[in-house]
Order: sequence, then C-alpha cells, then structure tokens
Amino acid sequence: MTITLYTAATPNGYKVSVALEEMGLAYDVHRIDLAKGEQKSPEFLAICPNGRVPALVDDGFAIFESGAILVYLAEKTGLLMPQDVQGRSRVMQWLMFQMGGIGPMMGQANVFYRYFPEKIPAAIARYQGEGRRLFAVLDRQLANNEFLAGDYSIADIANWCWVRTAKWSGIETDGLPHLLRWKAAIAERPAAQRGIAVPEATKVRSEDDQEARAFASRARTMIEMGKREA
Ligand SMILES: N[C@@H](CCC(=O)N[C@@H](CS)C(=O)NCC(=O)O)C(=O)O
Repeated sequence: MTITLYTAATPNGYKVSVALEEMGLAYDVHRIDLAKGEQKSPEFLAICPNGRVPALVDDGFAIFESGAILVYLAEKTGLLMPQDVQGRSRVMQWLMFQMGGIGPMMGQANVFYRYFPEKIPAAIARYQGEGRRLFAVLDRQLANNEFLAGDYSIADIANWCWVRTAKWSGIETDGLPHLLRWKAAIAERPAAQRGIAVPEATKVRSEDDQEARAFASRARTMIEMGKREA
C-alpha cells in the first residue's frame, strides 16, 4: 500500500476519497482532527504547506490542494479524465470552476451564515447569491449534457462534493432540475457513497460540528493574537 490520504469529513476531503474509490485504488486513511488543529501541526505542514485537508502522499511524494490531487490521480491511472487535449481542457475548465468558484463561495457562505459570531446580512446575501448564480451555471451546462465535461470525470466529483451540501450553506436548489438530476445520479454511485463515508461513517451533523469547532478555534486564536499585538 503506497497511498496515504490525510483527510477529514469535509467536502474537499470527500473529493479525493470519492475519486480514490471510483478509481479502485487502495489507500490508507490518516484522519486529521480539524477541531484539535491537527492540520496546523508541523508534521502535517511538512506535507501540506497550507495547513488544510486534504493531502495525499503517494510513495513518498506529497500533494496538497484537492484539485491538484484529483488531476494527479487521473493522470496516474488514466481514469476519469480524457487523454485528448480538448477533452482534458473541458474537464479542467469545470474543475477550475469548482476550485475557484463553487468551493470558495460556498465556504464563505458557510462562514457567514453558520459560524461567524456576528450576523452580517450583506455578506450572507453576497456569498449565498454568488453560490446560487454558480449553481445556475451548472444547471445550464447539465441541461444538454449528462455530466459536466463529456463522460463522468473528476470535474463531476469535485462539484458534486460541494453541491450536495447546499442546504448547509443555505443555498436553494429549487428550480434547477438538471442540477438536481445530476446530483441524484451521482449519489446513486456505490463509489461515491463509499467515498463520503471516509474518514469514517460520519453523520452530516458531526461534519458540521467539526467545521464549526475548527472555525471557532481559529477565531479564538485570531482574537488572542490581536490582543497580544495591541
Ligand atoms: N483549496 C483547498 C481548500 C482546503 C480547505 O479549505 N479545507 C478545509 C476543509 S474543507 C480545512 O482544512 N479547514 C480547516 C482549516 O481551515 O483549518 C483544497 O481544495 O484542498
């Protein structure tokens, strides 16, 4: 066994466990406890300079950033990404769309809607509104395509792992029938079901708690650092 996945029960972590399951690769799981701040430990920072999950080590080679991990695995196996330049580009476009759009916007929607101590309606509206706009972009693409970029690919995995958590971000999916059809179809895949049970079968509630506790702990640290610097 040469692959170790460092992960937690979060959308970015699931992207990699779903891909590993779909590709049929054997891997060890090293669970990172976000609430305890293990992602900021020197051991983990040596693997992932950004101090965030997921990270993957393949035979001593460390990779961080979930999108980069997905591309690495697709290239390693020749699976879930076409080989031709244009087919590959289509997948990369929808993968980048998730990495630069869906992920950050939903992540910030979660912060301001769920975790931030102060309720700032304009910030909540901004991130939920942008999330909904991006969902409509996916819906339009899926109106005439079964999957986002040709056959089922790492682009579908990346976007699905976030879209499925829309409720937690407070983003409506009503009125987006193609998105809902695609979301339900991927949820039926046995590998996707196995992937979202890694690091362990975790109820939605405890995923949310982990993120919330990690955020609260970071907020406390920032406040303490601010006090010390003042
Ligand atoms: N762009 C990074 C984002 C990773 C990320 O934000 N991970 C979150 C969980 S979804 C995390 O580790 N949060 C804990 C923290 O920020 O300390 C990726 O796609 O890998």
